Amino acid sequence: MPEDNTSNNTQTIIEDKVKRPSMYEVVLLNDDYTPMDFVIQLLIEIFNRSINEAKDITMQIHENGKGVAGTYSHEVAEQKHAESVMISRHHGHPLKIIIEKMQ
Ligand code: TYC
Repeated sequence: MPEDNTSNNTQTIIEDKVKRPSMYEVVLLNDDYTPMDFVIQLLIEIFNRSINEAKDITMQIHENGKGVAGTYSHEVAEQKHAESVMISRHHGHPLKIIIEKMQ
């Protein structure tokens, strides 16, 4: 809602609240079947990670159950999620991918 801060008869300041868009994490979950090399390649090709980042994230998922592939606007997170699920299923892997709203 605009806020009307009328200070006198000559000047009226209208101030709108500006909200930053919420950000969303695309999170990969561990499983016992998806090959490490496939996850590393997905992180490089879809999430634009370097080879070392991709290896670190994959080990983080493998050891702790989940890891953040990337952080995006809602629209981009949905696109990355859909693309990742499609490629994973195309290759016959059960990789689970979720989107988590930040904060
Ligand atoms: N745990 C899998 C294995 O040992 C590797 C893996 C890593 C699977 C990350 C999923 O999101 C994942 N082959």
